[in-house]
Amino acid sequence: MYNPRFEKNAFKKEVENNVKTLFRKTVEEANQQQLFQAVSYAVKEVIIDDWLATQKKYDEEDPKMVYYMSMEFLMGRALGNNLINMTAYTEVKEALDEMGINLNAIEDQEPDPALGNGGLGRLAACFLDSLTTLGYAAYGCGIRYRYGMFKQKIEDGCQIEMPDNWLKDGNPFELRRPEYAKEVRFGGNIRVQYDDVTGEMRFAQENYESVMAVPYDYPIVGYNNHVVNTLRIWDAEPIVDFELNSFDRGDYHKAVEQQNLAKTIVEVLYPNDNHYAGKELRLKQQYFFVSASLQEAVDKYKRTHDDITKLYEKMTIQMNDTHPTVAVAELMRILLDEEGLGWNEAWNVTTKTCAYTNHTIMAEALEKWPIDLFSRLLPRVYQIIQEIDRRFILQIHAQYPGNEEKVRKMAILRDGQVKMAHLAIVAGYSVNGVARLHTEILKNQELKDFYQMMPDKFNNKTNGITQRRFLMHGNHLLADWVTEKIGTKDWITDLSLMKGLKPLAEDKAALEEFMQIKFKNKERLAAYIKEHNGVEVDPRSIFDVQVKRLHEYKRQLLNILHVMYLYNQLKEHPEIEFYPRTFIFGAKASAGYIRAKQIIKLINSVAEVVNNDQSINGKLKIVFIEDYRVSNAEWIFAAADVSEQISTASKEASGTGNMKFMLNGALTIGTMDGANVEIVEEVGEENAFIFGLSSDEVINYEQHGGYNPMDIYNSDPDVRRVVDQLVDGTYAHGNREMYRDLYNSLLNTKSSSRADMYFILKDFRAYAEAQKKVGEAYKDTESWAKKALLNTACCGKFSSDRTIQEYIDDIWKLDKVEINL
Ligand code: 26W
Repeated sequence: MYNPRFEKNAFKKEVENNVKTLFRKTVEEANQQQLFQAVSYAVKEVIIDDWLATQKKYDEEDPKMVYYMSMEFLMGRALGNNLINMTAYTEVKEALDEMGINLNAIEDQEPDPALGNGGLGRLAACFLDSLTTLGYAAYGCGIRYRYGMFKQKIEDGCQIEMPDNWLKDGNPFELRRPEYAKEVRFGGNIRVQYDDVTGEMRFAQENYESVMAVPYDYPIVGYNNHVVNTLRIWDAEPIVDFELNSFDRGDYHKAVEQQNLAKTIVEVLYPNDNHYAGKELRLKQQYFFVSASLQEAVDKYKRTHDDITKLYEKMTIQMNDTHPTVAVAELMRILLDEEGLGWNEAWNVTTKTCAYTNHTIMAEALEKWPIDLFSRLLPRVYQIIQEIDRRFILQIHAQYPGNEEKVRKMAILRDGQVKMAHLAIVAGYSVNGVARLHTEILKNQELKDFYQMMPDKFNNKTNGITQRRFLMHGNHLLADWVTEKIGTKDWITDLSLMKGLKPLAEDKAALEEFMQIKFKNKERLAAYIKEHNGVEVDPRSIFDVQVKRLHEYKRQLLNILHVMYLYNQLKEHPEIEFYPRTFIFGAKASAGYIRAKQIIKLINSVAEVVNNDQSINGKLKIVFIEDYRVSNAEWIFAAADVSEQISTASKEASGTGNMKFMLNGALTIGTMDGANVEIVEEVGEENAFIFGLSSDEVINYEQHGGYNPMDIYNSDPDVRRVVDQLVDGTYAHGNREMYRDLYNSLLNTKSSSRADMYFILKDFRAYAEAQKKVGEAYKDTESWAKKALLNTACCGKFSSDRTIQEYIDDIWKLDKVEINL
């Protein structure tokens, strides 16, 4: 299709001109990074027109909008994705080809904006893509970290963290907006004043430190609809730079302090996933971006409306986990102290504006700030939380007279802590989990008391992913094939149409084509692995993949123990029939998570031994892909045969990688956890490999102090053998201590609060059986192809477009906007 906005000659001219004005070079002289910049600026030019048009439309129609507040946005690269969403990828590729520029090569020059850890951050990015594609007004609000997720190097099998200086060459897509800068204050004390006229109380913060929050806007391009929303991420600058005139030049000390605060506050993303560390700087980050975003949201509203008590009619705030929950109290502060509303009025607005999504039931992920820290850093906000808590406790008493147990369990302030989840639930008008099972566990276990008290707030929104990035961009061969087979491109905005592929499960030629595409994607990944890891893998082997953050509950340890078991089998019975298998891992461990790092080391150690053992004829290969991130993830999903989703049942809130694999035609081996439950429901149990304890069984064991892994160790010789191999030096050049802690974590109650907390040994046999079925199923090429194709065909439910539409219908109630150019 001819796209007039990317008229070839004009576009080429623009690129040439950009190379000249930006770098004083010709296209021939420019290096790849410079070409990336020049092309990106040319693309941005076109985006800006749509961005302006969208803004104008919003100004005219005044739709209700959502502010999606998140500490993390794992955007991935923008250039390719923007071209796809502007339906200009092919044309631009052609134009660049004619200039001797390779689009793929310059795409590879773009740093992967990694302002997030894992699932929660990537979900935020998928949601912005869907919101914009569906034509709804949305702002993503976050932090412009100077350093995003660390870059991972593997040296000697160990993870090394390197800083991710993603802004070092500048970012062509960002726009600094100093006109929207906002002051954010920390610390000091609160002085109560009485208004001379009315006698009302006024609260003034004194002796505080402050920084200037300066927003940078990133365009979020909708698919083929000219809608462009904004991701607004905040940088911190010292106020003195902003207000040179009012700055008291004598106060050098204050200037230095401001410099330091500004620099440290946005310096780096905390690389913890599902683990709360209680760091003061993290709380500063939270308040910093929440306060700035809210100040601007209220200002924006007031520019065109005069009744602040109707704020909720025009905006809603979604809190992505508890990380931005201070928004509740900050909005109250603005309404009370700056807008002069009374408590009840302010509370009415706040509780109709804020909504909360829970993403985890892992106890160690729950944010509970020490009261002394919290009240020192945010004195006024803390006062407000005290009042929210006081009133909530009255409500508990009214509903459950004399029941102190309820107060103890639900209070916001308790045991010297501010419990952020409680605050979010009390103030939120909606509380949602991210998969059906997860929401049920919240209602019946974790948040049971809250659910009983306010059942109407609770709802489920099963996660989703965007097919624009994870099929169109990541797997264009399959994308084109799908379009050809179902005879329409409409699946790009309506993934339910994928069901049109179902009849092809009976069409041999189609199945062969499907597997041929998978093979090509496996070759592409094999080349990547060769280039980046120096390991030769056979694309004809089964690609069995586990890529996700490293966490004990995700059980990468179960996977690698099973690989050790297979290796033992192959060594002992060289004659057994065994379909060649490549086990692919990719995972970052939080820098301070020692045990997770040991697991990475173990995987690499097993790889070293197994990959170099000629006697098994290359039947087993193990690869640890360095620096797993959004950009290489796209290729990995496209190339996978088997998707490892093996978390301890009840622990993985949803998972979203599972959906990306399914979309790309991989079969799931997994537990009945998170969204796996719904994946299996859609595709049929016969097209997946489900094993292991159920969440009810796990929860039941947990309530009775766990189980005894020694029973399994003593009765199953295969298990005993691999567990012993952790401490007999097999994978540690004879060192018996290297993996002692992992060994202890499985068997020894002292080393963790319970032995084998994550039921690895308990589920081992079932996992090995399921894996055996995988090997057998793969041998029947046609039947495997059918299963793989049905996974792609049945993935419709897992589009983030569906998820977002549900958020809009049930929670946000936004108005749709259409742009006709
Ligand atoms: C305070 C430390 C901290 C940091 C990050 C606690 C919790 C988190 C996140 C909630 C962790 C996270 O990314 N959770 C994942 O969210 C995904 C999107 O909903 C789910 O698919 C994953 O199952 C869940 O682990």
